[in-house]
Amino acid sequence: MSAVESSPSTNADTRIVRGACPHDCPDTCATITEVQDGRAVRFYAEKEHPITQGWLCAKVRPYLERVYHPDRLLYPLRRVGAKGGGQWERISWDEAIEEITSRWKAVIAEHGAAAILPYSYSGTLGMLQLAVCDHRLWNRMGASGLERSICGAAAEAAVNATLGERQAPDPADILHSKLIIIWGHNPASTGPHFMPLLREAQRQGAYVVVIDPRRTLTARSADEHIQPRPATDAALALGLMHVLFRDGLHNEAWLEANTVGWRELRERAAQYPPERVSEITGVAVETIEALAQRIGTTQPFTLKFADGVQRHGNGGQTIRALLCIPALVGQIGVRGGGVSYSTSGYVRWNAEALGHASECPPTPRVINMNRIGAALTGEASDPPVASLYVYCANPVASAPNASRTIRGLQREDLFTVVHELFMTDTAQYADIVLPATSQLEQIDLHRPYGQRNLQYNAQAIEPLGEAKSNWDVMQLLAAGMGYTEPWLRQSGEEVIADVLDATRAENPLLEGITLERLQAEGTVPLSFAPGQDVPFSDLRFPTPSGKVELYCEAMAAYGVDPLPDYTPPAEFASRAAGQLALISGAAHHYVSSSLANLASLRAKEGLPSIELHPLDAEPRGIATGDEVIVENERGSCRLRALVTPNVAPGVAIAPKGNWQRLSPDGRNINWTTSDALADLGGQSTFHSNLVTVRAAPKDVEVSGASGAEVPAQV
Ligand SMILES: Nc1nc2c(c(=O)[nH]1)N[C@H]1C(S)=C(S)[C@@H](COP(=O)(O)OP(=O)(O)OC[C@H]3O[C@@H](n4cnc5c(=O)[nH]c(N)nc54)[C@H](O)[C@@H]3O)O[C@H]1N2
Ligand SMILES: Nc1nc2c(c(=O)[nH]1)N[C@H]1C(S)=C(S)[C@@H](COP(=O)(O)OP(=O)(O)OC[C@H]3O[C@@H](n4cnc5c(=O)[nH]c(N)nc54)[C@H](O)[C@@H]3O)O[C@H]1N2
Ligand code: SF4
Ligand SMILES: [Mo]
Repeated sequence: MSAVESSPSTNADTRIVRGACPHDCPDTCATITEVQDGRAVRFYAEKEHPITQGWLCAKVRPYLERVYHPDRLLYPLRRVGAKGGGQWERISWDEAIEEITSRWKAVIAEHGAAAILPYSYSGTLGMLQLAVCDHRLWNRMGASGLERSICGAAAEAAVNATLGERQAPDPADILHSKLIIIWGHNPASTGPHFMPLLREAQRQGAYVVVIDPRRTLTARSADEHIQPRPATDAALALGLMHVLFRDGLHNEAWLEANTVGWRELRERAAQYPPERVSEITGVAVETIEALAQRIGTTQPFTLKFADGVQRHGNGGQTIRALLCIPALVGQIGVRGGGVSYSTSGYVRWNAEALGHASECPPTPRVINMNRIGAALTGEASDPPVASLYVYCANPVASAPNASRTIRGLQREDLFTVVHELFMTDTAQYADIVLPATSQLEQIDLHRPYGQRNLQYNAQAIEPLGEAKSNWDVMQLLAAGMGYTEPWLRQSGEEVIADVLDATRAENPLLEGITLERLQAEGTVPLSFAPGQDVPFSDLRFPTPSGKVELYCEAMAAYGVDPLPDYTPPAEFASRAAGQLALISGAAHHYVSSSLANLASLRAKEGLPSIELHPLDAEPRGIATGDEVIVENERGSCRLRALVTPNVAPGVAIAPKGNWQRLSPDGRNINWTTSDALADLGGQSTFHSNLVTVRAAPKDVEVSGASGAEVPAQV
């Protein structure tokens, strides 16, 4: 079937357009938009798609509410009045491009292009609108680079170092597993199309363990839920390995043939007897012993994790420790076994085709996105950041240590441009705001990170108002700067074809996959040769040694122990009495801060909330529905309490993603989170966050900015 075709049934004038959900989610669903008279009238899931299976998650189902939202930005705006003051005048695109590029030319003349910083992340995951836009214009300009490490950088570095590449099984292979450990990951909210497969695996006899300080939706349907103290997972992993080695449950022949450093790892694990691990983690000795026995005797065994568990100061070493467990029992390269983290290693877009870096000046410096507030307030000084260009990101809401980010954006001498669909917390601080298209108004090609099908997104409707796609704006900016390279003037389709062709030439998994085929079929699976689809089934690992690097020499270069170990995050080293460890993971109804302005989803999610265990709430005089102040030395915010045994004592949970502008006190949880970096990959450390929580004074009346009175419990 073609990507754009007439509807067989409903209405002769209805066009059916195939697309991709652009959000940061491992599922990358295949979508269908029905268009009548140029207007999208229905939006739903592709039935035939192997992952999507005919349903979209609760957050993306009401997508047309987002596309046609009355708050969509439709015209370029220029700030009038004070920064952040909310006063704007409409300007034309010509004026906007002229003002931006003349300011940039002046910045370059004074400081060099390193003073211009592009900031983007996960508004869309498309190859054209994100990956290409992250490179071409900025390379040509010689702008500062951005270290994109807010999400999973430590895990990515740990997996690459240990296994050589991010490969993961087809999600349906979970049906071959007999033991499934889901470690610090909540797919019921964050990658929901895995859940029917998990339930089917369970029905077929698989034993499912969830390891998470919170009793998540995922944990509730597991056979066993283990609640370690936050950031102690490396100790738990080493404790499990201690028992496996002690009781001879490890696969010595496999270790000998396929790994580096298993004897050294055995010595390290010897330092973690269950009694010690129990003290560190709060997990009972019997639980550790029993889980180790199960791991040693139940196969195939899959370890599945995502990024929440590594957003700690010790996130890199935590993932290194986790990865050793399946290797210890020889469960890598087996169907139904192995590590299920990310499929992004299978196809890496050809870097030269993406960015044409060889024709450009070298990137003068790289700024870590987690340090955006610090960079804007002095950490980047030679040259200072004089202009910031934000697209596909909402750092005021989503980056750590929000008050520092805001202080940076308030700088009078900073020229900020934000390209957005909505007047977000970040756009509010811009000097120029540019209107962006939604996924229905643009084309793109999507490469999933949780499954193994490419997905083409055809354009369903014309851009609303004067909205433009990222790539269209990049071309206008390039022309305004006087850049004449042909690769800054290609159509979107030409760009996609070029990058795809260059990538296919070096990657057999793209054999036979062309732009034309993607446009015709919408979904195209990667071309795994028969029998080659289980990750690492040939037991060849693209590491320096060709083996699984339990001991990893490359770690030393990062100043990290080549063997996995447990070190508490610096944030936890001096924990004051009464402080709670606050985890701010995914909200069920939003994707980061995207979608968190939709009334229907806010009504479902409820007021910005914090979950507290009764043992922590009662002594503080806090009951469900009470307003509380969550605070530390970085800042504070007000949230509604939800008192529940679902969270471990000493731990608090406050979902990410709430907009500050739409929150009762104009702040969100990132006023408290730390912008310190983790041990590996320049990773964010959102969850290594100690806070005090107290009841807000009753006399302060805070109007419910959201639909529901009491926070939802999911
Ligand atoms: N609904 C929804 N879906 C999303 C997103 C969203 O915002 N909302 N965000 C998307 C993005 S950007 C990402 S990166 C992925 C993230 O996907 P996940 O990693 O699944 O999501 P998180 O909620 O960040 O973290 C998962 C779990 O880690 C647990 N956790 C935190 N610290 C620890 C710890 O120290 N030890 C253990 N064992 N567990 C811990 C948390 O309690 C949480 O339940 O989800 C994507 N999907
Ligand atoms: N406290 C806490 N904070 C966190 C996390 C956490 O666990 N805890 N998780 C972190 C993680 S994992 C991530 S990935 C980051 C995500 O942080 P960000 O990447 O900043 O993601 P969002 O906050 O969703 O903002 C994306 C913005 O892009 C816009 N957008 C969408 N499509 C387009 C487009 O085509 N063009 C343009 N120009 N704009 C578009 C959307 O409207 C939205 O406002 O958040 C991080 N923040
Ligand atoms: S957010 Fe994830 S589950 Fe929801 S529609 Fe998009 S890809 Fe599918
Ligand atoms: Mo993320």
